[in-house]
Amino acid sequence: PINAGGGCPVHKDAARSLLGRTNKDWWPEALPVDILHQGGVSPDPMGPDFDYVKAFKSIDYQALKADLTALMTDSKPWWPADYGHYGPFFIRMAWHAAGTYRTADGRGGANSGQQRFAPLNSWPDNGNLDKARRLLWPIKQKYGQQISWADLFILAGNVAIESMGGPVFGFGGGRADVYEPEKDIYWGEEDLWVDQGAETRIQPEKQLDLENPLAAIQMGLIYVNPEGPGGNPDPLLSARDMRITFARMAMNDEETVALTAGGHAFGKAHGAIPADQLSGSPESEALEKMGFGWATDPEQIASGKITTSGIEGAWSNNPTQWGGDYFRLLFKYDYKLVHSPAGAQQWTPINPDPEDMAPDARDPSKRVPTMMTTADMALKMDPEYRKISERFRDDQAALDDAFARAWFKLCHRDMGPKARYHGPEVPKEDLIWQDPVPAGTMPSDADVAAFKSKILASGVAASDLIKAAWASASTYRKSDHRGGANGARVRLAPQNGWAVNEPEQLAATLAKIDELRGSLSMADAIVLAGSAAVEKAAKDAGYDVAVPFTGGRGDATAEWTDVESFDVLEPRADGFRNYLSNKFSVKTEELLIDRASLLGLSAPELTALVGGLRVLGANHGGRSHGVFTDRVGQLTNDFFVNLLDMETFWEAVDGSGEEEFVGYTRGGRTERWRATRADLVFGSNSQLRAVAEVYAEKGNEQKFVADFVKAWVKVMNADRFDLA
Ligand code: HEB
Repeated sequence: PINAGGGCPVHKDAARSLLGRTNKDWWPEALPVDILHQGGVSPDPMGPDFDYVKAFKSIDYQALKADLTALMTDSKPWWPADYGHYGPFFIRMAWHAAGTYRTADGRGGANSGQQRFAPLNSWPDNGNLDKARRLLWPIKQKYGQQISWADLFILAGNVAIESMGGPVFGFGGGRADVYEPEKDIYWGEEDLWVDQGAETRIQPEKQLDLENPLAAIQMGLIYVNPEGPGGNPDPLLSARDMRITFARMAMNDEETVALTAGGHAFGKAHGAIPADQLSGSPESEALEKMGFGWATDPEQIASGKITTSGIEGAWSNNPTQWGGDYFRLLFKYDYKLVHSPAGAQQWTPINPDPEDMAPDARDPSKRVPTMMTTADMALKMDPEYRKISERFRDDQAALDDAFARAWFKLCHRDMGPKARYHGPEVPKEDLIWQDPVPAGTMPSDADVAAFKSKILASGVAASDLIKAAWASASTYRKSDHRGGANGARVRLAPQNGWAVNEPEQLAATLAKIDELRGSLSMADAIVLAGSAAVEKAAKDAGYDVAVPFTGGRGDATAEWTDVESFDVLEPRADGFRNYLSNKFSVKTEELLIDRASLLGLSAPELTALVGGLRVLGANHGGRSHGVFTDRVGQLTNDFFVNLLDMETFWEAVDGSGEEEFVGYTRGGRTERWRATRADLVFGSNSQLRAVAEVYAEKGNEQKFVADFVKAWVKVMNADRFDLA
């Protein structure tokens, strides 16, 4: 099946690698700066003690906004502002920064300033945004570390909208920059960019669907192809592509229409000259271009002969003024298909009235025809989009509100809970997509101790307590900071019904925890029960360790839980619990690495956790795979000792698709153990094996227990932004 199960990541027929095509494949000759950051060396010049949020809070925010407002109309000769106003350009920059976000794995988005780095800095769809970022440099330089690039991109978009009379809902700062390209994100496997002929990803006639987690329709695009699917100027098929790609970034039809129409109230498309007159992308350009790409002749730039998308013209007769002209023109005229000077297909109004023409971008005394892209035509031709478009055409206030809210969501969707927003313009209103959790209270030491002893004496199996805590906390993903133990959403739909969580057993465990928790929140009690069970398992093995617990979590309500939006967090594979719903196109051990990466774990943390969870009996369904011990329930390093035992050899089980293995005693065929790929990878992969060896070594038994506890607590507390 192609993409069976909607939200399931990385599932299609053909096998593929976890990361697909990477920067090294696109630009083999790029300078390997990353070799300087081996051995735990950080590329971040600010060092670990730098606290961006603190720095941001000290900024003169109004002065920054005033500087940004002034920049909007401060046209520079090296890249003159269309209509004397950079606003539209900065909106596109901000939208493309935020618009790479996708719900399936929470990756992409604006929250780390990735547009500065490859591949995003060189995506065809990000054409000429290198100039937009450089226009911001003097302001970035002035405020230094008080404003990150990531925050500046979004704030510049907000100020641009405000400066053209548009509605905004608020701004939350706090996006800390990173100093290297993201390596953990899958952008696709195609080895051609959209402008080189990369295939469009949805082709029903070829049974091709948009592979998860991708949210763009062609390699190098943010969303859809403006000219229509694969360049086919069919507005209805374009609507199909828009609906799927925008849904993958958490936008419904109304938000999609509001965003697109609201965005295209501003600015113009650029297709004045054939694209073959442009130089290469920033990442591939000559040294002296200083990081700029898509170069053309300065005189052509000055005269407005610029090509970016290849489409030419403005959508509205008032391209630097917020208002209803986009919809007015979309509905007032019939449009016919024409070609831009760059050869792109676009739609032009038939017999426009002179006052409905747009100003020329360089010479306001000249009037030129407006245009629509095929994607814009979808807002009129698709029956569902059309209803919304007509409503917005007739009700400007409704468009104002819908656009402001959708823009705010677009730009903040990947920031996680509201506790991570900072600055004077954070909106008071709670929004359901922020996954709100009511504030909790810190339980007293006495209540914590009382609950611990009660739950351990309750008769609930320690492994069930550990599994419940893991189920609760391990939904966290650092990509968009969603999930985690806070809120105890593990007891609500959809999480309480996920197969990986063994719903019946989970319900029984949670009922017992609820009965005994006293003054503790459910969220605290679930974590504490698991941690108490770990502590006891260590004691039973002879190690006297304390598992640190920090209370104060709140309990979310079903009313404030968007069930559908949580579906994408469902693990279809969780190597920590040795769970695999079905075979995927990506290897099981790669899925384990992917989960560890989303949890923010290092290889030693991953290794310690898997080895510990196995001997604690935390496998899904009580599977015996990987439980390399005869004292299940005690926190020992037996997993590693037995995994690396030279007296065992391993064979794949016939018909298991290389997902199941048997360990036999050498010199005979006595079965000793069963294992999955998520077990044996710690013996077969040289890097993970090196770590596993440490945990199997004599003298490191105690170290293993300590490391397990540390990694466990890290996962339990991964979402505690309220503590910072
Ligand atoms: Fe947009 C521009 C497409 C959505 C905002 N766009 C543009 C262009 C194109 C497009 C083609 C041109 C570029 C150049 O320069 O050439 N879009 C598109 C599509 C879509 C969109 C297809 C999906 C449907 N947008 C959007 C959104 C937003 C926007 C959502 C926001 C909100 N855009 C924009 C702006 C602009 C653009 C503002 C202008 C820029 C300048 O002016 O520079």
